[in-house]
Amino acid sequence: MSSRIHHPGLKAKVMSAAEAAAFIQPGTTVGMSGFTGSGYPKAVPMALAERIKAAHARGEDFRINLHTGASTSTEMDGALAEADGVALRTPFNTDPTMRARINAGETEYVDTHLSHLAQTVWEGFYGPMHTAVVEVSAIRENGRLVPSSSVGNNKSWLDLADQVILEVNSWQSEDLDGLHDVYYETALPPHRKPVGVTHPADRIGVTDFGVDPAKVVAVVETHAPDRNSAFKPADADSVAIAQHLVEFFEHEVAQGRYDERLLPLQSGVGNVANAVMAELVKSRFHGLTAFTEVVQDGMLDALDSGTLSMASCTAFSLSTEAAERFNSHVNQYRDKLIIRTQEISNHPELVRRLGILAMNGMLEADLYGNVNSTHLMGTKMMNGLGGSGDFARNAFTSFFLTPSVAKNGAISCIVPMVSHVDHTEHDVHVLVTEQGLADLRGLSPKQRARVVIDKCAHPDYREQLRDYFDRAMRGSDGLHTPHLLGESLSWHQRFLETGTMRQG
Ligand code: 0RQ
Repeated sequence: MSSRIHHPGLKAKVMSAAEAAAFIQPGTTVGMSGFTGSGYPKAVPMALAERIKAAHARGEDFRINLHTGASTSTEMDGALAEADGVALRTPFNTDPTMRARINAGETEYVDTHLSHLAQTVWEGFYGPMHTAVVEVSAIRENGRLVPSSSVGNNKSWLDLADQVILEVNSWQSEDLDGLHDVYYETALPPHRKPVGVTHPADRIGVTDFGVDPAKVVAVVETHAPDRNSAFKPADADSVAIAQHLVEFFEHEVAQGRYDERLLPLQSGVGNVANAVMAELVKSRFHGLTAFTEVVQDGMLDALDSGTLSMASCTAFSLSTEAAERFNSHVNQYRDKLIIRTQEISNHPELVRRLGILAMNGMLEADLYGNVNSTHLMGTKMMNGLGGSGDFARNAFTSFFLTPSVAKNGAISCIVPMVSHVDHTEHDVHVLVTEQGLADLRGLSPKQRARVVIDKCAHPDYREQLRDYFDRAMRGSDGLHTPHLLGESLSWHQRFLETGTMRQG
């Protein structure tokens, strides 16, 4: 019996993943743990997928509605999508099999701000939650649960669900205990109170989850790693984007808008985000803080070098090497890391108060600064907006980053009009591509268009964009935000029809 389960009553509920999955019924709503590949259940989702496949083979309907914190892994989203076991998914997904189901119209997908999901489930928009499946790193003698490598929405799922299945993963370091900060005061309106964080290092909650042991129907023991995917070495575009950003930070310090410690950083996931942290580590900046969702390799390096003095997050997304390094040295990060619930890590009130510098990836931006983070050619879901909107709208400075072209230059990431809007022109302060940085603050739409073309567009598309804008200045019905409506999405249509946005 695992030494991680110290509560006798819950110890008695240890069973196999297949036995635990038998508690989950067709048509029900399940809240699972998991955020950017960390802290998701490793065994029950796969056992559930097998159960679903067997039911389908017998000609029975079996699909669930699935909520998580954010993205998980092939063992979870992949297995359940492969079994065609998910009717509805929220709030974020990066798994290719699940993405294919969503884009084939087979799985409904609600793309929502990550800080919003728990409250909308509490408010009942998704109906009752039947089951919570949550990975923890230990169960205390008093039955309280030590979280694992992500906190996400687990507190809400444990409270909301009629029944709870726990996975106790002994791969997770026992030393994680004490790093978490689980906040229980998130009442629904009109009972809300100010959230008392005035510095990224402030602790306002407890280090563990409470659960009614009577609701726990199964405990499953696992010993399995998180989804630790390798990061590509930073490519030239990522490095160039990162260098533009660091140069801009210097400029803002010189202007007196940021002090030498800048302001707390939020950084999205992916290679560009890692490159930004790598450039910061090389820079003279020191003793910075992060108030962010996810700690990636780059942030761990920045904590090691002292570039960052501490980071507040809700989850990790580490390479195998970084995960091993972190797991065997968790104690070194005891005073440097706080892992919060995602309602708090992404809380708009805190983002505004702390004055976050929010840096997120995007698919495309338009001349006026509207940003599409999610929809490929306007209709196909990539991942979801994740936390980018939680941060961007309330950030002190919101940055959106992308290479200027995609698909070997066939797609311009600067377009006349975005094919889907996640972040409106009002929430986008700075656009950065490898070509340069467009500071849109204080500029009118027409002024923004000129800066975006000059600074961010790829040279192959600059003239095409200038031509559109010049003709819009002559042919647009209104001249506040000039557009040729019949042509504004023609670049996307051309790509769909010919495989390139380039004019012939
Ligand atoms: O596809 O690999 O098939 O070629 O989109 O593009 O350049 O590898 O960029 O990995 O940084 O992801 C916006 C998706 C960028 C990400 C997005 C194609 C491109 C490639 C990926 P291929 P890159 P990245 C905190 C914040 C929303 C969530 C968020 C994202 C693929 O940053 O999901 O910010 N953001 N969360 O070829 C069509 C375009 C394209 C395009 C790129 N304009 N049109 N395809 N691609 N630009 C984290 C969380 O919230 C959890």
